Amino acid sequence: MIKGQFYRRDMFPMIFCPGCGIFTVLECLKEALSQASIDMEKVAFVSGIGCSSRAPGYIMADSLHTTHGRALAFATGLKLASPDLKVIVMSGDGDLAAIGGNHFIHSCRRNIDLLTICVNNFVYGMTGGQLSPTTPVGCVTATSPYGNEEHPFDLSALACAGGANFVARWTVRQRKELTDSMVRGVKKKGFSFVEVLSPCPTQLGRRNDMVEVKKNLDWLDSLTFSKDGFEFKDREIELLASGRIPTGVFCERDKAPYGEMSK
Ligand SMILES: Cc1ncc(C[n+]2csc(CCOP(=O)(O)OP(=O)(O)O)c2C)c(N)n1
Repeated sequence: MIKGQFYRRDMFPMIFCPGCGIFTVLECLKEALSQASIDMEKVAFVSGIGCSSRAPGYIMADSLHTTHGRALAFATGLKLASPDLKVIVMSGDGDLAAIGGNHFIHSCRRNIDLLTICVNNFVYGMTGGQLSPTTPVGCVTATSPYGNEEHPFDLSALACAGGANFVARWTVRQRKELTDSMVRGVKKKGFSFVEVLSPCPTQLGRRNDMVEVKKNLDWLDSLTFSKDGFEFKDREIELLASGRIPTGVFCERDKAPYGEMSK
């Protein structure tokens, strides 16, 4: 059982579009905090700007809704000032990897004790569907009307290379695995990163012939493959080269978190 109420029901209805993956992310988070026996009085959420960054506003816990891309900077200050708080950052791929990209890699490097959840819908959802640093090659967006020609970031690979203690990526269809990673992430000391590949039927879907939610979810299935059993042999190299995205738990280690190096 979760200690305390999860949703701030007086804020309903949520602003998210039908078919948005954030609903699933919130439900998995509710379940994960319950499984980890987290006291909602001892949690603080921090977010930037965007649809995903709006999510903590519906959670019955203290939260800081900050500026675009700066959630991790605020969260770092909050954690250092109140080390007993469980600090959870919620962000989107634009917020975290575009304007906030530098804060992201340095938070991983410092390995500060935070859980960051990134709802990666491959696009700037809130502002009209512009290209983001994770948009797959070929996708039509508001700012790539002829198809994206930029190589996307692999955010989980970036987090592992940056030095995070726990890194996992799942799609919203992998609810059990996603919930389990949230539990492991929230319990882990150091920087935990959980990336959730999520549908955005309104902004990405309608421009790429998958406005129906099921089509958008089927596309996510076709885009991803399990990293378990991954051997860097011909087949896997071919998959990666064609833009397919591995899912799974990518690293779990126990480096000293920021501020605890000398303890
Ligand atoms: C300094 C600044 N630049 C730009 C914006 C406009 N803006 C608000 S949200 C957003 C993108 C959000 O995209 P993402 O983080 O992927 O979240 P999503 O809405 O897709 O969940 C942008 C560009 C802003 N609010 N502040």
